[in-house]
Amino acid sequence: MDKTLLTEIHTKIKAYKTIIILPHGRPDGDCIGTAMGLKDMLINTYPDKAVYVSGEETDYVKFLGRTDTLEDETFKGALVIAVDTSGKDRIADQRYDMGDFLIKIDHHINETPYGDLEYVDTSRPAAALIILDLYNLFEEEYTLTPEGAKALYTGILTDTGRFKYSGVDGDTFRLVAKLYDIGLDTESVFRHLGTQSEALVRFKGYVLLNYKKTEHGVAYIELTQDLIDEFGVSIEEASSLVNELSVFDECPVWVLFAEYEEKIVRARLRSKGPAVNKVANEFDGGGHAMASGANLGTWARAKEILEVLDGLVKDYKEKKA
Ligand SMILES: [Mn+2]
Repeated sequence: MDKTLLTEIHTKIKAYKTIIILPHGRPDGDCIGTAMGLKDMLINTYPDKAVYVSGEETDYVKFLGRTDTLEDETFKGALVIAVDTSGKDRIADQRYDMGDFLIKIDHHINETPYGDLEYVDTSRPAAALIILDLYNLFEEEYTLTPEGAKALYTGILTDTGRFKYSGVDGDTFRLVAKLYDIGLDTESVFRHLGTQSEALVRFKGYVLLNYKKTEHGVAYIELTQDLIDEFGVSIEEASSLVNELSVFDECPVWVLFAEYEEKIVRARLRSKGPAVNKVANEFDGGGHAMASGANLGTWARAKEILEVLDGLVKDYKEKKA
C-alpha cells in the first residue's frame, strides 16, 4: 500500500467533476466489482459529480450494476480510471485517452505501463482490495454503501477463488472486515455467484467426462468453437471451468484449451505444484506462478505446450520423490 500515491489519486478524484471508470474487455468479477464499488463510493461521497462505468457486461456479475453508454463528448475534461487492466489494449473502452487525465489501478505485474498516474500493487490478490485501501485511508471522507461493499466483495471473492488462492493474507481479511462493518449482505452475493445457467451445467458435464491426462500428470480439456457453440455457452463461461480439473492429486498442473475468435487457440494454465508462468512466457503468454495464460494460435502449438508441461510435471515429481 502506497499512501503517497493513494493520496494523489484522492486529490485527482476531488478535482474532477466527471469521472469515467473503465474495466477490461471480456470482463471478470474483479474488474466489474472494482469498477462498480469505486463508482458507488464516488457517487455517494460526491453527489455533484458524474461518475460512469463504460465497457462490456458479463451476465454473472450484472447484479452489481449495469455499464453506461457514453458519448465521446462525456470524455472531454474527465478523469479516466482504468481498473484491473494491465495493458491498455485490453481496456474495454478504447477512448481512454480522450479524457483529461488517465489513472491506472491494477494488481497485475506492470509489464505494460500506461496512464498519467499508475497505482500497481501486485501484493493485492484482487484489484477491488486497492479500492478498499483507498477507502480505508480516507474513511472519514468516503461513503461506501452496502451495494458498493457487495461489488468489492464480489471482486475479491472471484479473484481469490473464495479466499483460497495464494496472495490472500491478513490484509485481505482486515480490509474485508470493513465491508462487513458497512452492512455487506454476503448471502445475496453467494446466491448470485452460485447460480449457473443450465447450458453451463451441461457443459461442465462435458468437461468432466472428456478431460484427458498426459503421461506424467497434466490434466487437460480441449474445447473447439463448434463444441462451445453446440452447448450454447460463451467463451468466457467455457474458460471459467478450468478449475474443474484441479481436483486430481496426481495432476499438479491442469490446462483448459479453447478456441477464441477466428479459431485462435488460447490456454489457461493452472498449478498446485511447479510454477507455470515461465512456460506461459515461452508461448506468448504470462501471468502468475500458479495461474497463467498462453496464446497458442494453433492446436499444434497446444500439443507442444502440453509436452513442455508434461516434462515440467515429470521433473517436479522426481524432485519431490
Ligand atoms: Mn483482478
